[in-house]
Amino acid sequence: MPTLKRILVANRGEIALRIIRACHEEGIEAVAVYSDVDQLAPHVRAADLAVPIGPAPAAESYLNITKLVGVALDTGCQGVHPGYGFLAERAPFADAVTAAGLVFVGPPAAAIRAMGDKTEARRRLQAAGVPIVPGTTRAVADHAQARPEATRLGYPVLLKATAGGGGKGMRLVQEEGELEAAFVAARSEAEKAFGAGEVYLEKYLERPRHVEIQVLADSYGRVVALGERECSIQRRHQKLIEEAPSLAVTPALRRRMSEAATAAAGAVGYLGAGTIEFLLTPTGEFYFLEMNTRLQVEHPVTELVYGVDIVREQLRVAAGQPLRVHAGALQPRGHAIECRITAEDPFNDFLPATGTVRYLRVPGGPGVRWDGGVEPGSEITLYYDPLIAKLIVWGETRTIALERMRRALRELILVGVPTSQVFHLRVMEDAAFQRGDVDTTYLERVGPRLLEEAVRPERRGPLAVVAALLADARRAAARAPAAAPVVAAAPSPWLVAARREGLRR
Ligand code: MV4
Repeated sequence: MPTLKRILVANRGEIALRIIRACHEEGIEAVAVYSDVDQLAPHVRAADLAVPIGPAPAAESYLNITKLVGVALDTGCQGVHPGYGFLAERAPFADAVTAAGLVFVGPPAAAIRAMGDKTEARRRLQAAGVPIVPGTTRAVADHAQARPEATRLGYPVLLKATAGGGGKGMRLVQEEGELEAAFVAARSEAEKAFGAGEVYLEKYLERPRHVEIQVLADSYGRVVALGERECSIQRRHQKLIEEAPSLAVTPALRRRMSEAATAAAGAVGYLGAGTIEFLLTPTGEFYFLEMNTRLQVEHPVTELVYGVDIVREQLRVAAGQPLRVHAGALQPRGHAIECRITAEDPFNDFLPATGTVRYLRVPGGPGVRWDGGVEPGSEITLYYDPLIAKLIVWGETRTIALERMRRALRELILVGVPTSQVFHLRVMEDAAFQRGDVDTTYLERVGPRLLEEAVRPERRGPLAVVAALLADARRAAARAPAAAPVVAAAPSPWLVAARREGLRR
């Protein structure tokens, strides 16, 4: 049985911090890696040791398999945790880690490969009795071969890349006349995105919900499901808000989906934490969509309603220990919601934004969890994912969780870079969202209206922003005593305005 005393965390930002914290609770030392622009990042200081791995572009640092394995060996690690993104679902990385005699804190490379090939996954899961979306279980060679299959399924159909996922290489075909052009487009997009142009067909499901089941598997043959997450609130295949449980899932449906999910994990010899994504139709049928063979961004909502630390369970499984999850944990308790606070400007088509975090007031109090990766002084660049932090709340009921999220979103102050914060607040206030009346088309349908109604940050809470800027100016003055004092000088117009505003209340 491998003992993990020290592991390499092959990631950055909030998830590196999250994993380092779990390591420390498990009595494991964590080695961080950092690119040139991350030298001062919070995850570097949180780790027991940190090693530079090269320039900012991920291809030269966080994606460099040889370098990462080398660092793990040089620093005496017994294992590597990939986090999510970067190398998390690259089978060659899992292979390289294992070949170096290290433990990969993730599933076997064979499971990553099986699920990475969408048609192979469909064949395996169909054989295991898991409902898959009606469609082909092999790639179709050309539009001529696709035509009879599409007719059999009935239009509309979707062309999807076998190497796909995340919506790339996907084309909707409304009628036979569009099939040839769509096939050519899907193939070329898939070729460009994945270096593999193979595509297959699925019946197009209208307005489904995206509901996924978290699973954990250990090397003693135990596979457990930790219920579902509702992930329908997405924009261009990026999730913005997730919650657990889903309002669309009854206890009976949860049992059936959980059975399908554990069967799916079993069918590929899965180990550790993974997620089975399903599409759930308005009439209550569910179909396997794909499996994420990694820890997911939204894992905290499951942690809060199931009282399980998924990252610690991953570490236990990797060390050859049995899952610690007990039967009582398989029942959800209360409700959890997550908002992904990203450096994207909702008022500029969610364009990724850059800047330096000048001021940060992190929400807190009962039922509030902040999984963040930045602090004042942190630079947000375009080199990496725009996720700044995840704000997660728990409440005894969904209504309480919603109230708490609104409160926490109002408490959050982040100055220096545009974020998605106010858009999240507007969604929390939306009647349809409050009713749980959401599907994968929700944001596309109501997003623009919500945006118009959202309060631009500069028009909300002037005192809050003034206070933030004042605090920032004080710190700047303290850091640079030689510079002209910023606050102690003649009363600034900001300060005067703030006092006046404060006195009026
Ligand atoms: C679908 C679908 C409807 N029918 N497949 C989008 C990304 C990729 N993971 C699969 N996706 C979809 N596949 C069938 N047969 C609708 C989507 C889809 C979607 C799925 C989950 C969450 C958000 C989505 C947004 C648009 C389309």
